[in-house]
Formats: sequence, structure tokens, C-alpha cells
Amino acid sequence: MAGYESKTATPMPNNLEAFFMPFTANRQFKKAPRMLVGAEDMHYVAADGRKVLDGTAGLWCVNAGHARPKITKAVQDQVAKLDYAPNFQMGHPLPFELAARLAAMAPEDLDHVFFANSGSEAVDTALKMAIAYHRARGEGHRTRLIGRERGYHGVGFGGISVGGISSNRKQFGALLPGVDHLPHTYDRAKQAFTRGQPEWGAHLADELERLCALHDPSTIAAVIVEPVAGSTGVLIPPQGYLKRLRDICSKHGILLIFDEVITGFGRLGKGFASEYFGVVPDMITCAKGITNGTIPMGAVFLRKGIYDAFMNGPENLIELFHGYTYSGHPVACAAALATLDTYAEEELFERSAALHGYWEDAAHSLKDHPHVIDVRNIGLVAAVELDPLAGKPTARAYDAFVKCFERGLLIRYTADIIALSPPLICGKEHVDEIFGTLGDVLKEAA
Ligand code: PXG
Repeated sequence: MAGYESKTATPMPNNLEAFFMPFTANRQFKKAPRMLVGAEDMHYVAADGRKVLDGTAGLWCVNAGHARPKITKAVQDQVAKLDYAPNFQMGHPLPFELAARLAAMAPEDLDHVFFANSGSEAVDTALKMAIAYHRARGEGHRTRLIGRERGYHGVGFGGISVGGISSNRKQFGALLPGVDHLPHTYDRAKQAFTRGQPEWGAHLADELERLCALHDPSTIAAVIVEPVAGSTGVLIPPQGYLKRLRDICSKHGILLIFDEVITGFGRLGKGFASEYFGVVPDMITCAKGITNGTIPMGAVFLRKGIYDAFMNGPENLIELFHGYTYSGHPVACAAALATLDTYAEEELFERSAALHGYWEDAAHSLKDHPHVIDVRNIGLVAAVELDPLAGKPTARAYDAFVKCFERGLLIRYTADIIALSPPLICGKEHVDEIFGTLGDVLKEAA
């Protein structure tokens, strides 16, 4: 591994106190820290110099693998050339170039792009845009937002309001008013050990009709869902479910937003899940894989008609009072352009699609391992759900996570669900190692 020695020589901080770590059991971590100090292709380097196979593409973002030369160089060159330039009433070439490239990749007429810096910001942008769009068309009464149980849409107030994870909501008060939720689509009794999309569950989309009847559709601005729910443990949409949601939204003039922060940029073997499932929303939110995780960036894709609805007042007035200091940041744009080049030149989406059958078989080989109550998979994603230890939920998955790390494999867990989503440069030997190591650890689990 190039640069290996210098990376392992990274000095360790001797005071871990000041950093309030995100989504982490701070005190537990600081007693036994797991530090990463380097990375290349499919591997991290841990502080003690061990190579650790990245079974999760970082946090679902490093789709092209780590420290890819073209992306690294693009970032280095851009910092030196134009480190920062504002995009409020000014411009620089890169976000225009990037938006055009992205628009060409996006489905149908989702041909305009608004830039943010994270998935959370992309989601809040999309929700605000949906409400403002209806207002611009004279339907200011459409303000209600519909999310889904077990949905994750980041951690802004908009995102946690439409999100459906109680632990992410309960500490933060009343949240946004006028939000309702669809039921989630997972039922273990009907779906356990399904390969790909479950047959059962399309009818759950009809719950949207029930919410329309309750609130009246004329009050509803948008429905937001993850095409495949990632963070809550890989909940795969039942066959026909997304199409039904689309039809109901179209019937009632409600905007449909797909949150593709995880599914975008090749995770399912296509540019977007929208393409994979053959269902086109009105907006797509994305982040993560847009820059291969190298530099923070999020984006919202919107249909031409939505953009056009804003372009109707006097030309000297700002059309949307929304944006971030770093919307279309030059270094992030350079990283994104080089990332798109890397995906295309190495045909990484196609490559991951070709690995799918091997990946699926390997995942389901864990079916009869101790404590495994479900295995599910789609694209280059798999979840292994464990029976929680009595009285100690999450303990079993945490234990597997720590043991895998000790054996040189990074996995992710949420509750007692282990999620796997390696970089798309993954080879069969890596798939064998991921499921081999996890299988060994599960066999030894209490
Ligand atoms: N939407 C979706 C669908 C996501 O998965 C966000 C929005 C928020 O993105 P930012 O960039 O604001 O974090 C996400 C993020 C995990 C995990 O382990 C998942 C996410 C983030 C961190 C961990 O499942 N998803």
C-alpha cells in the first residue's frame, strides 16, 4: 500500500475528550478507541498498522474506493487554482459544468440541480423547495409533508420530522408541524430471507390514499421516501410498491421525492435507484457517492417544470431564498467531476451489477448461522439481522462489529442489523473475505 509507512506513523492524540463524536457512544469509544489513519482502494489502515477491509464504503459513500488518484489530483489542483468562490450573485465555471453532467445522468426531465453540502441539507432543501413550488403556482395551501416510519433523511429539523426513527426524534422537541408518516414496508414473517425485492407489501403504498383522505390531498406538498431504506437496516421495497406511490402522488398533484443519498451513484448497479426500479420521482436528493465521500457535497435534482415554476417573477428578483455559503464549492465540484469520470472510465456501476449474483449467494450463505433471523440484499447491499440478546438489544451486533474490526473487517450495524455495502471496486475475493469473516464471528457469538 503506497504511503503505508507514513500513514501508520500518524501521531495519536493523547486527549480524546474535546471531540463530541457524532452518533457515537462517546464514553465507550474513548475507553477503547478504534482509529483509522490511512486508506487506499478497498482498505483502511488502522492505527496499529493493520489493514482493514472496508465492508461499508466508509459510511456508504466511498463508492469508487479510497484515495483514487484522479479524484485526489483534481482536489489538489483545484485548491491551488481557486480555493473558494461565492455562488450568490457570482459564479465560477465548475458547478455549471457539474450540474450539466449530473442532469445528463438523471432520469427523464430531472435536469436542474441545486447544490448543498450533505444529505441532510439536500433533504431540507428539497422539502423547502416542494412547499415553495406549490406556493409559486398559487397552491400555498399545500404545506404538509409525508415521510415514512423507519425512514432516515438526515438530521436537520426537516429530515428528522419526515424521518421515522424515534431515537433520532425524541430528544428534539415538537419538530415540524404538519407532518405525517406512511407505514414502513418490512414484515419479517412475510419477507425473511428474500433475495431482492419481496413479493409481499405493495399494498402498503395505498396507505397514502388513507392519508390523502384524512388530510385532503390539497394540503399535501410532498412525499419523501428512500427507495431502499438504508440506515434502518436495509428495507427493500416490495415489488410494485414504488410504482404505486408514484401513481397516487401523480393522481393528487403531490410531489414525490426519492432520497437517494445511499442508493445514488451505483449502489444498485445504476446511476440512481429510480433507474433501477423504473420509477421516476419529481426530485432526487443525493450526497455521499457524488464526490466519493472525498469532499462534502449534497445535491437536489428537480424536474424542469419545478425549476420553471420559480422563474416567473421579475428577472431582477431572487427566485428562491435558500442556499449555503458552500453551495457549489469549487473543490467539491472538482471532486465530483473526477468522481463521475472514475465511475465512467472504470464502468463501476456495471461492474457492481455484474458482481450482484456472487454477492447475493455469499450473503445468503449466512442463513443458517447462529442468531441469524433474516438476510436481505439488493445491488451491492446486504443486511444480516440477528436475534437480539435477551434484555440487551444491539449487544450482539455491537459485539460482531468489534470482533470483525479486530479481524480486519469494517462492518456497520444499526440495532441488531448488520449492513454491508463495500466500494464498487470490490472483487470476489473481497466478498469471500467479508462474509467469511462475519460468518466466523457469528459462529463464535454468545
Ligand atoms: N438521507 C439518507 C437516505 C441517508 O442515508 C442522509 C440523508 C443524511 O446525509 P448526511 O450527509 O447529512 O449524513 C443519509 C445519511 C448508516 C449511516 O450507518 C447512514 C447515513 C449517515 C451515517 C451513517 O447507515 N446516511
